[in-house]
Amino acid sequence: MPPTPTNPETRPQPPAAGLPTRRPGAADLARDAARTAGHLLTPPAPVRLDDVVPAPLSVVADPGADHTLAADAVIRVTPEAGARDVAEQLADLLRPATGYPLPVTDAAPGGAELTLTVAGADLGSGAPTDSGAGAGHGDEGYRLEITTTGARLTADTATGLFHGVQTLRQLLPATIESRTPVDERWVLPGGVIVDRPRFPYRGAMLDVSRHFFAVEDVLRVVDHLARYKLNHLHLHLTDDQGWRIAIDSWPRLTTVGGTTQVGAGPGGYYSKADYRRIVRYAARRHVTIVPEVDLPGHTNAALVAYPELAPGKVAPPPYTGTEVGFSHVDPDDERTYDFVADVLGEVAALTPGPWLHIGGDEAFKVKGAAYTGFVERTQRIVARTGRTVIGWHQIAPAAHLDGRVLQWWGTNGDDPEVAKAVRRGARLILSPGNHAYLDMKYAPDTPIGHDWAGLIDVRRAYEWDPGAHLIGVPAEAVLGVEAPLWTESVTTLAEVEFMLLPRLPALAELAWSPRAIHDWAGFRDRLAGHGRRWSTAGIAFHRSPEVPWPAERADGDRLDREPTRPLPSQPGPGQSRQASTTARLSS
Ligand code: TNX
Repeated sequence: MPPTPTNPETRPQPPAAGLPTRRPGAADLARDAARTAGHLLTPPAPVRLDDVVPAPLSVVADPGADHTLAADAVIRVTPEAGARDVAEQLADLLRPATGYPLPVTDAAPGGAELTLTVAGADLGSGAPTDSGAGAGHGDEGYRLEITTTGARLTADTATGLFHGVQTLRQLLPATIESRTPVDERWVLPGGVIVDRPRFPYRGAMLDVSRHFFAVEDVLRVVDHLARYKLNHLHLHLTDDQGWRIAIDSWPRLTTVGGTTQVGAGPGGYYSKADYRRIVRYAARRHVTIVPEVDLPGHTNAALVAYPELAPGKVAPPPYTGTEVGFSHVDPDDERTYDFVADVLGEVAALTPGPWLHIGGDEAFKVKGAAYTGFVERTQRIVARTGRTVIGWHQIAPAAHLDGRVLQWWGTNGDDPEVAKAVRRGARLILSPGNHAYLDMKYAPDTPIGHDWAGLIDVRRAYEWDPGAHLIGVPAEAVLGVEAPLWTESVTTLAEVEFMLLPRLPALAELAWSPRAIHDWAGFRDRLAGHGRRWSTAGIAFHRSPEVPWPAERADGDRLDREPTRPLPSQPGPGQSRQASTTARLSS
């Protein structure tokens, strides 16, 4: 969650020269305590202009131009509503730790300031944009100039400003993540950054079916994406173990199908108001929600609720294990297509973004023409909602439909069926199982996660090129990169964070930064400084041994300390995808 906005008038004001000192209030005492605690920390190295993750397109440092944020700084912004909102979010990010009032204004320029301007940023300079379906995404780009008198952020759009704010935030000392005032010199390193993304689609996926996650948890994941300039959150809303989105025309999907999850837990679901809240929260952070309704397989929860959808019309028992591929809706019954149209229609109506994901994976029992026929009909149903269809790459053999996108999750970059679909016009989102699957363990002793696609340490997450990963697929066909987190063995927000961090920033850099900048050693060093940011913000992460994290806190607190909790009771082992959950996060 972002820091709660505070009323600038109740903030401690810097003492004005010549005025009598007043008795310390609660805020002053909190500040003193923070100062004392601050002294226990090992002094961190100053942030450099080129420490940013994902690496910007171009960075020109000017060490003589460092700017120290003044207590009376203002945030000046152009009057567009979108820009104003980004400026307010910047103020909300900076006020808690600085204790400065940081008023947001569109009045004429004055003294020391942070200026946010939407209009004609000069984003044409810097390294060339090298690839991507729709390369050169100037509309998400920004220019940040830091001089002794202030920071000036310019962009063509509010989205560009928002990304620039994430950069600005990373350029301040890590203590900026504190939710209480910290005694710190808020220095911004001088120079100019010009930046824009390599790929337009940069995302992560959260499986809220295998284990249900509350709205607040999802909002927090949105925050993590936004920090690293990821702009899509794919929600895997339905699967065998639970149906998580309210559908008015088929109410038992949630009242019956939403009551289970992996293990013995109660499950849960999002009401339409809950889902709209997620969409709104994400939109404010320039993140698009991509809803997935997995069809025709992965549908046991729906079949429990509505046996009429099942082949043979017999309700299966609820499923709380972790195997895949056994369930499917009946592709030969017209009622199934009423169901698909009703569900996708309601989900589309709730979702302002352009995408609808129809799953399509592991429908092992719907073969050949029955499968492609089902997918083709479902693609057309999506088109009628005005949305663009995405499916897991298993839908490749189905006929092409304009604009369709395949999400590739293979582990071998030679996939002729997918290359053929691309030749027919499909675009690709890359989620290679052995690089981008954040449910894979980091190492053999990682307490949660799978290993069917191998172990994925930070280096493995980082060392591949989305522009040249699949044989016969040109970079121009690649829409972007997505990092899925399946949650068979992931049960709490802290566990979600432990699996996301520090790998999510590695994938974010692949999706954002030009290939020419790709450099493991440099990335590892830049990433190291983020551990302190996460721990200050109370975010869990895995202390990957490959990353040179700065020294631990003087009081011996581990940066990644996690609550230990008992194992969820899991049914017997499934096939190769069973999580081997032997110990929880107690490192
Ligand atoms: C494969 S990837 C699945 C999911 C599992 C995941 C576990 C994909 C489209 N399907 O059903 O949760 O493996 O890693």
